[in-house]
Formats: sequence, C-alpha cells, structure tokens
Amino acid sequence: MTYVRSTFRHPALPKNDLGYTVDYYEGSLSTLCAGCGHDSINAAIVEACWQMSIEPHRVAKLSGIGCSSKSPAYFLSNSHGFNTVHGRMPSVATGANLANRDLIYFGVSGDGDTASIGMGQFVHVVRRNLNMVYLVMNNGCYGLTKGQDSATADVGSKNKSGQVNLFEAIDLASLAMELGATFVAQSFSGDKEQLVPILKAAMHHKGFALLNVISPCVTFNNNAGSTKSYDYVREHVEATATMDFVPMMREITTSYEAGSVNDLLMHDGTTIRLHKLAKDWDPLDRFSAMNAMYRARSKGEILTGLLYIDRQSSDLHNTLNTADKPLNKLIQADLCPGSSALDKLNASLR
Ligand SMILES: Cc1ncc(C[n+]2csc(CCOP(=O)(O)OP(=O)(O)O)c2C)c(N)n1
Ligand code: SF4
Repeated sequence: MTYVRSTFRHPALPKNDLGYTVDYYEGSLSTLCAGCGHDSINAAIVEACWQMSIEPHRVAKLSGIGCSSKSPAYFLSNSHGFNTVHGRMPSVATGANLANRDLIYFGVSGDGDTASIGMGQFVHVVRRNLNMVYLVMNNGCYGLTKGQDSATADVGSKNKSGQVNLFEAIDLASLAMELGATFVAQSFSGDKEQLVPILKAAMHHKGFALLNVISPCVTFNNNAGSTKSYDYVREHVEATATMDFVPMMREITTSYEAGSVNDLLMHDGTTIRLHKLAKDWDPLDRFSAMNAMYRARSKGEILTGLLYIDRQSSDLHNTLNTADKPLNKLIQADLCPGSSALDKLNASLR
C-alpha cells in the first residue's frame, strides 16, 4: 500500500462546467481499511459534487466521531470542515447553518454516532427540518472501537465473535419519517449508480435530507450471520426505482412509457426522474412510503432509492423567518434601522 497520492493526471480528463477535473473534489488519501464501504460512499460524493459543478468553498462538511465521521477528510479538500464531538454534529450544523444560510451543509455520521450517543440531537435536527444533507454510513457496528453491535444491528444478527444481537434495531429511515422528515432515501455503498443521483437530489432539496446508506465494515461486521455484510445486502436489496437527476439548465428530452416514469420537479427547478420499480409505492405520499418500508422490513429486505420527498418542504430559516443574508453580510443599516423604526416598534407594543 502506498501512502503518497500521485499528482499525475491524464491531460484528457473531462472537466465540469467550472473547468475542474474530478481530482479537484478529492480529499486526503484514505486511512480506512481496504474494502470499507465508507470509501465507496466518499467516491460517490466526489463524483456527485464534480458532476454538479459545485464550488467546493460553498460546502461545509460536518461529522461526529467514528470511521464514518473521519470520511470528510477523504473528499472535498477545498471545502470547509468541522469534525465535532461524538454525536454532536447536528447542533454544530444548526448553529453554522443559522449563521450562514448560503453554504451547502453536508453532514456525515455513523450508526453509532447517530443512533446511540447522538440520538437526542438527531431527532431534533430532523423535526426542525434544517437545510442539510445528513448521511449515515450504516454498518451496524462501532467500527472505530473494534466492532461492538450498534443500535441499528438487526435482532438475531450475528457479530464477528458469533454473538447474537438480542435487541430490536432502530430503523433510522422509519424514525425520520415518523418525525416529519422531508427527504428520506436509502442506498448501499456498493451501488454507485444509485447513490450518485440520490446525493445530487439530496443536495438540491430545501430542508433535511436523510440518506441512510448501508456500508459494510469489512473488518468487524462482514461475517456470515450479519445482516450488514456485503453478501447479505447484495442478496436482500430491493430498489423502489432507478433515478436520474436532471439539473435545471438541461432540457429533458428522453421519453419513457407512460406510467413507468415519474418526473418530480424540485423547488429550485431541477428534476428527479424516477423509473418506478416498486408497486404500491408513491414517494410523494408519506403513508404509502412508510407502508412500503414496513413491508420490506418484515420480509428482511432493504428498500433502497428515494423513499419519500416533500417538495413543499419549508426549512428552518423559513419557519423562523430569519434574515435572507448570512449574518456576516449584514451591515450597520440592517442591524440598526434607525430611531423611527424603533419608535414604530415601541408604539406597536403600547
Ligand atoms: C463521548 C465519547 N464516547 C465514546 C467514544 C468512543 N467511540 C468512538 S467512535 C464510537 C462509535 C463509532 O461508531 P459509528 O458511529 O457507527 O462509526 P463507524 O466507526 O462504525 O463508522 C465510539 C463509541 C468517544 N469517542 N466519545
Ligand atoms: S474498522 Fe470497519 S468501519 Fe472502520 S475503516 Fe475498517 S472496515 Fe471501515
């Protein structure tokens, strides 16, 4: 294994609309175990941001603690980053977002970081509909501390030492739906084709976007009997739909058979094109999406794809009616509108 990244780039590498090649979106060389699902997700994030021509300095990466939470070091070196305390990423993201609404907030967490120590913070960031992407790299164990079962390990699943998990799993996607999440998707680290358009759609969603991505831990939870191993997940994934993400400027030209395609227009003019596979499921209907998720779970299947989206989502800034500008752009005149405005306000309170 080499720890030095080559700086050679093929001169014919394609460039995005900003003139950058994909390496501009990479991060440091990964120190995760070879084959770790988290690295595949990092590669999908790099690809999605490159394809969308995002200016890296417009992204703020946030995470907690864990192998998953180390991931932001491995993508978007040219972005802002904040590695918080274990389970505390949501409160830091909330503060940063309220101070500067102009950035894209990209949170990365693990199932331990989110579903155990961070649960209290997670539920509140969902119900507040903070405008951010919250990606859980879900491997059903605490990888960084050597593979203890996490709260998302399925009941009956076996860990590497052969111990059977006795407790019910917390299903983060269902929980988020229950709490009123406005964008919920699931995927598998080994399915880049599905993950990249989901990431793009999540970054364009105005509000909280949960991505629960099954990401096997090859070192501590990839054994027979685990329900988060590569083999188990490959055999039990069921996709709701294949999807494309169509940016605003691009004309939608392809046409598909009526009934099999669903174009979802997003708040910013972009489009999610769904090629429906699952029957009896409507991603715009919370009850239908929840039913589909429960049905899949009862069969031991992992439903992937965009599960639910609320296109009328109103984020925390709208709810709180905050200023349109980031706080550091407010000038004296914005902050102090003068004595006549103050007199008027006082009069209204008398
Ligand atoms: C306050 C505190 N408690 C416990 C720990 C120990 N610890 C570090 S990472 C971790 C869990 C990581 O699991 P997960 O979030 O699933 O990430 P993974 O490593 O599996 O990607 C724990 C318990 C800590 N760092 N800080
Ligand atoms: S211990 Fe597991 S989660 Fe951590 S880097 Fe290794 S394979 Fe990935």
